Amino acid sequence: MELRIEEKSCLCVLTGAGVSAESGVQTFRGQGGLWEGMLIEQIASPKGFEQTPSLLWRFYGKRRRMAKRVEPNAGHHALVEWEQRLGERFLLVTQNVDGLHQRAGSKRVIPLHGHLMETRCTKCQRVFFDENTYMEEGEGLPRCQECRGLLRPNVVWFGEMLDKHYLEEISEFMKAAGEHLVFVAAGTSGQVYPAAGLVDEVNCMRGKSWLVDVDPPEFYAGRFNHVVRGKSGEVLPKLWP
Ligand code: BV8
Ligand code: ZN
Repeated sequence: MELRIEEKSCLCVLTGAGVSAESGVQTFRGQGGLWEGMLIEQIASPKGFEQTPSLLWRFYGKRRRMAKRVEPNAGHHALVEWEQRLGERFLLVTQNVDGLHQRAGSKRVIPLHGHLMETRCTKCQRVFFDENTYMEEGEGLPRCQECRGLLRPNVVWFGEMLDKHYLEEISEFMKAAGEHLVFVAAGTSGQVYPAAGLVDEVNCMRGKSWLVDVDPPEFYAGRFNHVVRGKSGEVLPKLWP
């Protein structure tokens, strides 16, 4: 079963943590997930950060260490290849903050939930590349060198607005494609909005939708025209060879 990409087709890909799993990055939910047993919607939120900033810094510090040690996998590289074939008729929307798509060479990427390797000051709002702030045991909370404000990872937490330009760019891409839109969601459990609602927009404009997942979640898979069970690192290179 392969994607049918024709003259007028526009391809939008949504990725989640499952696409990074074969690089060795833990996913969130399910067996051994990062957030297993944690009420993550409470913790990864502005309120959670206010109450226990050190817990959140330890959580993100651990993920920064992990993300530095891993490499993009065949799934990431397949998406770079698709972008090179289609150019403007390709758009990658990722929920992942690990930066692996960008390191693989993807350019047309919308980083919906922010960047793990960026830090933002909660006071002066400056953002900088930072892969080394971890909050080691016993260390104090990381503070801004300019204004001493408390620093935070530059990611979008639950209850925080997404960058509205990103959402506008996605809907413009989809509207322009109309029924020529091909939408592929890979490695996401479809539980987090607004990303999880994209497939419903595709269905409204009679685009074609595909879900790639090792264990496609029932409630999400039912909203796709095609469901391909398998690892994204193996399926994506074959889906449009
Ligand atoms: C927003 C931060 C407007 C970075 C994340 C009530 C009150 C408040 C809000 C809400 C509400 N009801 C709904 C909402 C909206 C809320 C939401 O969706 N809640 C859910 C839980 C119901 N969303 C928000 O708050 C968003 N903001 O809506 O603003 C607003 C504001 C206030 C009030 C209302 C609305 C902000 C959402 C962003 C949250 N931040 N992360 C970070 O730490 O990474 S989300 C987090 O989950 C990650 O970003 C992650 O990417 C994302 C989704 O998870 P997945 O990527 O899908 O990963 P998961 O582990 O779940 O699944 C992996 C899948 O891969 C599995 O299916 C597995 O089978 C598969 N898999 C595994 N291995 C492989 C594989 N597949 C293929 N190959 C493999 N090898
Ligand atoms: Zn500052």
